[in-house]
Amino acid sequence: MSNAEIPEGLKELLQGFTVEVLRHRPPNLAEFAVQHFTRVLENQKNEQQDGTPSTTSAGKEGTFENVSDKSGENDEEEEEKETPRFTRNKPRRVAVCAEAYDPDDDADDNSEPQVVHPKTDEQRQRLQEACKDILLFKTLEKEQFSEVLDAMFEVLVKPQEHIIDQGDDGDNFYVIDRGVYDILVEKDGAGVCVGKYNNKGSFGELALMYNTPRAATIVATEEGALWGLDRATFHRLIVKNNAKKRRMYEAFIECVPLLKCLELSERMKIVDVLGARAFSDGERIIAQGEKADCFYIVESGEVKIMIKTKTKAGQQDNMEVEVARCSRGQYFGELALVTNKPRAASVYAVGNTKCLVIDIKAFERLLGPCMDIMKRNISQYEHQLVALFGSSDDLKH
Ligand code: 1OR
Ligand code: 1OR
Repeated sequence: MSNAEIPEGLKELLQGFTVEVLRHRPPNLAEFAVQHFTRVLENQKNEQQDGTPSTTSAGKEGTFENVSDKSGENDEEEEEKETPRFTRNKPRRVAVCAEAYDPDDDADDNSEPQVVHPKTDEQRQRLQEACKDILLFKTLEKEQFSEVLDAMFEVLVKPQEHIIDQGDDGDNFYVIDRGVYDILVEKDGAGVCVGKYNNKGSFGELALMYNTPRAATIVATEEGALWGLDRATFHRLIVKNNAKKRRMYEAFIECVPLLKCLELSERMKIVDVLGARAFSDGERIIAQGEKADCFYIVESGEVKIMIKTKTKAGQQDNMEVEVARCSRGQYFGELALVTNKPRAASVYAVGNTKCLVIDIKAFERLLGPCMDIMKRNISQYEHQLVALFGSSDDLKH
């Protein structure tokens, strides 16, 4: 049942204002309110003018209708209307010349208006679920992370839709809510599929981080949904945070033996995309048999590698034996990514442990030059496995 007394959008308007007040704790509430609602009004006018909540890549071929939010009631039809819609009625976005990349230039940091796209509870829940494993967000402070979530907007996509075209300027960064997306890279004038995103992950960070043209084309293979983050907010929060990350991890990354084979600039690109995760004593970091989507470097503490033993008949029993340990500077979780097989062992934290995490796509893109070293080490696992269990079936590729 809808409540006729509460005007449409009032709840979201007041919620947005309350969040801002709590975040900034302004000394003069009335003055802050004037500024806040002026900004909201300007955003609304901009949206009405160009039909999009921000310049979206998808907006190259279409526009967003941010259908005004209805308050309260969970009528399914209303819920539908609340979703910013994607419609195809706008000409292709003309590429704008991108500004120079300078993470330390934060002169206009505070003058940039904070982007807030109101969301229903259901949208917010899906957004949080989609973003919980996004490594680029893992090193953000809580407050910055919540600003990112506020600024994200939903993009509904149709089969065969080009979300990003190689060579274009970057406008948005995308987190996948659902759907399958092909990654195409141009070779000899034709688009070659070099990988896929399957219902999770994110893309579109490179052009925004390095001020370069889009490095690949991303095409939806089925109906799906994405969460977009506009370029300005990405710069203000993620790129600035990367400058901090570089300061924090530069010295450590320099001492990781595996990464010695990379150029300094390549090592810094790893720092830009890595996430950091802390584990407590005994916590399982990797489970044997699971599908792999990332790679780890121990920053502090220690991990133990455990393998399930087999019975004489070759059946796996549930006993685990420790086969190795890794400490600061050492890596694990590469095997499944290199062999494209399930995780060959389980990995547990020994004491409080911190790891740097690199996702599978960044691993494939950035760690190619280290592949020989990893493969050499993998062949050692095989020898050890044969020595222990008399077979290297689990590791064969
Ligand atoms: P972007 O802003 O350049 C295209 O827009 C996005 O595709 C890019 O950011 C990445 O997020 C994503 N090489 C380059 N970009 C890739 C790749 C990739 N995979 C995903 N993206 N390679 C494939 C690695 C699995 C290397 C291809 C040679
Ligand atoms: P992964 O992606 O398969 C588990 O996830 C990780 O444990 C694996 O990558 C390796 O990084 C790491 N056999 C299998 N995996 C090992 C081993 C190992 N050591 C470390 N890992 N062996 C130990 C060799 C010293 C052989 C087992 C007998």
